[in-house]
Amino acid sequence: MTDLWAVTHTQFDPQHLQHAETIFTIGNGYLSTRGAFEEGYPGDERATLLHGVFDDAPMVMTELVNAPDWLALTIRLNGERFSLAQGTLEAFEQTLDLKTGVLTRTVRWRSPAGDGATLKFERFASLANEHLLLLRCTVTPEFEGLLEIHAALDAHAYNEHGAYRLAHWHWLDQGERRKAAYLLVRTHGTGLKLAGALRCQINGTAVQAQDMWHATMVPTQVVQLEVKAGQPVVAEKFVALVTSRDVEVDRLVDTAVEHVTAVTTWEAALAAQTAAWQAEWERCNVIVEGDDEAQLALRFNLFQMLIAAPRHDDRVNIGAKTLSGFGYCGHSFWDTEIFMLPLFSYTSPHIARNLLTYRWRNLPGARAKARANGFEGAQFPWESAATGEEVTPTWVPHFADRTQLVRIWTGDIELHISADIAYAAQQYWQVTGDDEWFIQQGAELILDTAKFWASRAEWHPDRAGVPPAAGGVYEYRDVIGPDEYHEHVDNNFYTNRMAQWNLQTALHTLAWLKNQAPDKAQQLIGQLDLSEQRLAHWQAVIDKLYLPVQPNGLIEQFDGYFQLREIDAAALEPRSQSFQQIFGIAGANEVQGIKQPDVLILLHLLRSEFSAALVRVNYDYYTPRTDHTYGSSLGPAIMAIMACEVGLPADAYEHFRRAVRADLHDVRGNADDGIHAASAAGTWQVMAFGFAGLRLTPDGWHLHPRLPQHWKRLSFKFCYRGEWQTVDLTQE
Ligand code: IFM
Repeated sequence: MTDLWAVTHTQFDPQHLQHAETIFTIGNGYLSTRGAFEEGYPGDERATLLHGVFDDAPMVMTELVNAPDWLALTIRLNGERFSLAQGTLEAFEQTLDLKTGVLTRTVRWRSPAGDGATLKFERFASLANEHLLLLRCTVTPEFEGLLEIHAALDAHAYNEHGAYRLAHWHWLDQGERRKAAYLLVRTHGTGLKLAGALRCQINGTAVQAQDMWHATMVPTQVVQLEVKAGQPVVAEKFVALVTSRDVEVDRLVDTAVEHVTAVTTWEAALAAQTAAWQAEWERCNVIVEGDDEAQLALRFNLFQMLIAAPRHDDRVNIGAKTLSGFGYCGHSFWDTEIFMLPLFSYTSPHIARNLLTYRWRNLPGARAKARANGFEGAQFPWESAATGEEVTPTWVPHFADRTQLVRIWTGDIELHISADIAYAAQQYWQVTGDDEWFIQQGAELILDTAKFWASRAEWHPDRAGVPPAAGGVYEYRDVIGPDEYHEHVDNNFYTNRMAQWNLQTALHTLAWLKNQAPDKAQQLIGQLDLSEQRLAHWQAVIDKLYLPVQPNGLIEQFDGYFQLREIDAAALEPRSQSFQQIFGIAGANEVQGIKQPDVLILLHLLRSEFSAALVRVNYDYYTPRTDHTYGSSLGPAIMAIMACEVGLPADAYEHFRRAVRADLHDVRGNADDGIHAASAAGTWQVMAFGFAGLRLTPDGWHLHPRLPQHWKRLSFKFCYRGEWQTVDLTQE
């Protein structure tokens, strides 16, 4: 019977090494480590990424830094180095236990000289103490002779950039304290310091010789043992990582050493880990009966989100690829607010609050961006990292010809993220009822983004409004909407409507604040200069924003979209490339094929404001024009929800499957770069808002279930205004 809590590979496939590394990522919300092998393998992308530890990098501006490699474990059997790149692999199994976050690999291997052994590796990133990383290797030799183990903390860690690799660490110090080896390094550009401490212990047989090697950048504990056939040797490696983001610089090394020496036994640390994970799953588990593949894949996606989610830090966000790979350099996008936040707001409000507070803390960066562009208020960066400044690269190598550079416009004109952040803040408040946070931070986010939208709106006196009938309209010109195949468009409907929502919500927020927290209202009125005149202007933008809807309810994605050339997506099948790869960057701009369902995402977000008939018309129009498999990975989860809304369960299931398998099955062929976080978190939204039909109303919440036909049960919990609710649905 399949274990529905475990992702297992029973074969080693060197062709898909990096994909496996991504999906076998472990973590604890502070850091993550890819599933690379302890002993290394040619071409591996071993990486440990810590939230907030960014360093400067050419072109991409800033990137999460690959931390010193804590996995490094060299094993020699009678002088021969254990490696799957040589010798004979007689058995292999790698399993990620989603219930406890422990990654296990068992290998039966024979050296070129014929010495065999079974090696079992177990590792976890402690959820009970986020600085701690634990690794255990049990070697059961089939020979008699010498076993050597080198356990290192290797600061020769690089960031992979395809054509080149970047080293970020500058050596400061290393040595030994309280029987632990330590290392102190700092990033070249940002000057962040990191201390690592390492301690090893051997059980099972008498140690012949033990030594510490002090190779610069690579403190290493070395152990030699005389082993007998059939007698297992257990090597345990405990590592602690602490950075200058966590403690005072002069306490760094001591703190790392304290963490690592505080570990009593592997078993005790594992017990704490199991208890910590039990609490996570208590809140976040989703039960699906009647579809084992979906059940396991869902848990995998939730696991990946939970290991990426900061529990104790509100100065960081989750990158589009979590902490599981180098893709997008750890930068955060609207993926967080629109795709991930619902999962956390409903199941883990403390995490949602941290993520939103990160945006609030970064208001100065957003204000600076607005000012630099000649606007007022807060214009959030399209890509965000440590400081809240815009970190979208301006130029990147062309996907087809890396000698050519392509101008990236999203950092300049993909504006909708400011409204998306305001939307997430308001949603969090609606779900949790966290008035205190809303008064202190949420309201400011909504008001200052509204201020931006009002200043960015352009008055077009000659255009007939729809409505109002005549007399000019406000517009947003030269933008990029969620569908990034079309750049420099005017009046992207998603952007316009979300801007209008932001402005409307700001006025409601201010009215609410004046009532509930008059002092805060006065403070914000003064601080943000919310004069009567300004508020009247907001109202005018709301009333006269250009938002055309055709008589049958069809929405044009942006001005002129309907005039673009039609494509016959079916005729392009079978394909393994996106519309943009097929038509080219300029060509994709000129056809109706879209990267993700721009209009439908809006209808999902503001569902109660649109009729079922309008949703249907737009679903029918945009579905065949969307690049579901090779466009954006953000699309399928929303498509699944909208297919539920229009009563197409088979389509909903197909879209859901595309989302839930995105990384496990490497649907897009780019999972090497890391987990597609928006898709992973989006699968929770499909459960909640799609199949269960969960909606909030002013007087509470209600369900409108529409389970896939073959599902027997769907059950999950969520926290509504401080009280846990259970949803338990069957076909009946
Ligand atoms: O934010 C997304 C965007 O919508 C599509 N391109 C990838 C980004 C990061 O996931």
